[in-house]
Order: sequence, then structure tokens, then C-alpha cells
Amino acid sequence: MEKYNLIKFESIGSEYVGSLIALESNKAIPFDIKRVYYIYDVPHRVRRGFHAHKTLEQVLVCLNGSVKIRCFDGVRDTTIVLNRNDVGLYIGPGVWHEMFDFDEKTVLISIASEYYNEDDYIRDYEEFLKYIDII
Ligand code: T46
Repeated sequence: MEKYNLIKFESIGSEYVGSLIALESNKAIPFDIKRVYYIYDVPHRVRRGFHAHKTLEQVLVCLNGSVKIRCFDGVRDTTIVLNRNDVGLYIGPGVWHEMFDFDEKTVLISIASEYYNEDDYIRDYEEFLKYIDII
């Protein structure tokens, strides 16, 4: 599995009745779900993230609006636009990620594999480069 990749979710419904997406552990979401958090009301100029995780896996879904996410795993450095509620961005351990260009109405939800634990964060970029062993 890639350290980060897009996941397309199955949407149930039609243009006549609307749509429903169900996200279950070890099905659409490739791990046991322990936590869900969401980010909203982010001013356009604000950039968030700027860290990697040691063990956390998560899938980010933009439920409304749009946001750009830069992911760098030591090899691939990609900026992904999330603006669909039927597409999630899986981010595994050891991926530096930055979120920016939030729309006023953006709601970004994260479905995560672990409870919140600040010790799991690498917030220093030099420390991250050492962690992924490229310097
Ligand atoms: C991530 C990106 C995509 C908590 O108390 N509990 C929580 O579950 C979370 C996620 C955060 N916090 C606290 C920690 C900080 O004091 O909320 C504050 C803001 O967190 P942070 O600066 O890490 O926010 P972001 O938007 O930079 O990062 C968040 C997640 O923390 C992170 O895991 O991958 O979204």
C-alpha cells in the first residue's frame, strides 16, 4: 500500500433521491476506526498541518468546499485538491502533510486509527527528514 493515496467511495442513491456513503472499519476505511474529528471555519490565508505521524493512519474527506493538501513521504511530493465527498485521502505514518487554500465553507473530516496522542506527532521538519531516513 502507498503511504498516501486517494480512495473512491461507493455512493448509494441517485440524482432523484440523493446520495449516501457508508464508511466502515476495514472496508472503505482500511483500518479500525477509533476517532473522528473535523476542521472547519478556517480562514483562507491559514495553513494547517505541518507535521507527520509516527503510527496514525487516517482518511481525510472534504465534505464541503475545497482544500489543498501537500503530502511528502520522502519520495513522492504531491499537492492534492480535495473537493468531493465521495473521495478520501488516505495518509499513513511517515507522511509530512500541509493543508491550505481552505474555502470559507470547507469542512474537512478525518477518520483516524488512533485516539489523539501528541507524542505521535513529528512537528519539526528536520526531525521528520531524519525519521524517514533521507538525511
Ligand atoms: C492531522 C491533520 C490532518 C486534540 O485535542 N484532539 C484531536 O483529536 C486533534 C486532532 C487535535 N487536538 C488538539 C491539538 C492542538 O492543540 O487541537 C489542536 C489543533 O491541532 P493541530 O494543530 O494538530 O491541527 P491541524 O489541523 O494542524 O492537524 C490536524 C490533526 O491534528 C492531525 O492529526 O493529521 O489535522
